[in-house]
Amino acid sequence: MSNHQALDRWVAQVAELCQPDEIVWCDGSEAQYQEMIGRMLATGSAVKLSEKKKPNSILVRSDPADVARVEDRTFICSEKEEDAGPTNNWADPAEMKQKLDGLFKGCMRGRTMYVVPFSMGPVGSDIAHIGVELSDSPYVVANMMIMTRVGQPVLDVLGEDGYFVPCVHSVGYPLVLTDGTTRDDIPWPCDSDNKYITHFPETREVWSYGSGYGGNALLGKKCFALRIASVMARDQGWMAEHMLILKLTSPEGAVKHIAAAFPSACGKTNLAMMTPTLPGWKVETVGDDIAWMKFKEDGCLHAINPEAGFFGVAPGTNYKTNPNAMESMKENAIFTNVGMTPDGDVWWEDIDRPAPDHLIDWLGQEWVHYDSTHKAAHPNARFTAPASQCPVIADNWEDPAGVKIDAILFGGRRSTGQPLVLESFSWEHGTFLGSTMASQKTAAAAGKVGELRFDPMAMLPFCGYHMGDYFKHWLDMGDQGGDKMPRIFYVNWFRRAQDGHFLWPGFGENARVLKWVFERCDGQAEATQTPIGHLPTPGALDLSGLDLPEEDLAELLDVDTEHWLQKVPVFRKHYAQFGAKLPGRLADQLDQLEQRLNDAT
Ligand code: GTP
Ligand code: SPV
Ligand code: MN
Repeated sequence: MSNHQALDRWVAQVAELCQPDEIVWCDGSEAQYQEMIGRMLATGSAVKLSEKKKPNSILVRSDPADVARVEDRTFICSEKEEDAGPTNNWADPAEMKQKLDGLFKGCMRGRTMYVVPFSMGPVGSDIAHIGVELSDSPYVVANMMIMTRVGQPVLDVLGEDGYFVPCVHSVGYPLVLTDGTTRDDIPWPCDSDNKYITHFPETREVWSYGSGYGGNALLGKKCFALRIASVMARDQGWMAEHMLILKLTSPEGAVKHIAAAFPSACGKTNLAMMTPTLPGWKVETVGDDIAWMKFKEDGCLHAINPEAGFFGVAPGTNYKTNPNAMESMKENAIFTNVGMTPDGDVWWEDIDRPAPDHLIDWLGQEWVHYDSTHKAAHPNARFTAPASQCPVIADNWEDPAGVKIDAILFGGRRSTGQPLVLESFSWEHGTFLGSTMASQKTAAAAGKVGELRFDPMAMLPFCGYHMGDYFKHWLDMGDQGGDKMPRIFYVNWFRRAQDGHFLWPGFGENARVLKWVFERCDGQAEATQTPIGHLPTPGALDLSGLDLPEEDLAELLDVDTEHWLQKVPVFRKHYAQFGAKLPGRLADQLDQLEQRLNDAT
């Protein structure tokens, strides 16, 4: 029970529907976190890792049918279909509520319903917002305790009548069936054939059924902090974006903050905590996945990281590519769907040590070595770790006022055509660049990996309303901020040579691109104007100490007019789906691009 009548009433209502055996309120204490871990260990949901190798950490293996976000089971249930737009699955809210009533009825029988009051953002920050998740999964509760700020301080801010976003979650595996028969719990309960990740933008509610994994189930993250928050941001004049936030300090001690929108598994966590190879430059982390940005008195956009932890991609992460992530997950971590070594440590593909002779894979089976079709870790295996454990967490990462954003980067996985870096001509042109972003699909979402698709502003799976209106919101924000808006850049670490190798070394070497961005913000570094944007002159990128073949650099900075002319009709088709909702200024931007390309040939 709380002091908040509406909250108590809602908890009672959901309990009446779901019929849990008991209700437990989460106070955010260490004791309660241990209680969650204890429950998982007792039921076999989790395996304890070696206290020596990974203190206070567990490994969880999911059902193989529940390993990633499910975009085709994610719904925006706005009153009007048109408000969900062509890029979302829409469902009628009344019909969906009826369906959910059926699914949720008795779905927690034999289980505990946890009440998790959480703050997205530093508790009490005027950019932060509060949610309450009701869930029947101790795994979800433990993850939420790392990923968000949970417990009594949140209830204190909520007071007797504060606003909160209600989020209901069930794995959809009751232990007592309707006919009264009981069944034992299983390590990863879910209802894989009946997943519903549903959002009600008008009433700002989330109902999630059937999955226990990541963004499907940790409802503060994508469901609230992006899909619902994007709607709140549109209505209230701020921005909720799928962006990392980093603090970049030059050798002279000058500081800039950069936000970057890359699609899932396209390098946000890596960039946010990278170790620059350029002497004297420093990168520190403010956030690695989501940014909430708001105008402050100075007329500039200021951002907070609404999260308190990292839910990061494990495969490919190692002490060479991302030592700070490795340090962040050294202890007090939850590992999901990674391999386990006989000495109780974790292992995954491209971790920086050879696989031991014996290994239990993410399916819980003895792993057969070097069988490329059978990986030790699932490609979307993840670690959950407190942000405070990151060695390069910025001293201002929890500043309730947020950090002033100087530059925004867009980027994705593009093997051809897209240069290493370019700067937009204006906020409007930058919005055009974001709106025509495309990237190859990754294992972060169920579906076909590698397929190139448009992913505007990396928000395709996360925008809670019509994407055409979302573009308009970007333009409106630009009009409001004027010349105080961040500069917009477009980067691509993933361009490949004919033989398939990445042309750019990436990771810590991306500091060279950040340095150019930093200097451009001060009107310093040199650039050439091309039809697609300002590119660095060959001498403007600091490549000192980097062994990059000249022809690779040329390719990385090449603007192939033919390639871009071929893209124009593809962009037009992409834009056509937004109909009358496509802002005319973006259609004009596309015409202007075509004109510049024609002038260049
Ligand atoms: P989400 O958590 O799904 O939103 O992903 P993310 O955008 O944070 O991606 P992350 O940083 O976890 O990177 C995903 C994968 O891309 C990892 O396997 C990385 O090793 C790889 N990666 C990240 N940065 C680079 C880079 O600069 N170059 C190359 N080649 N690979 C990279
Ligand atoms: C993403 O897919 O962009 C993630 C992981 O950050 S999840 O929380 O599962 O959405
Ligand atoms: Mn993400």
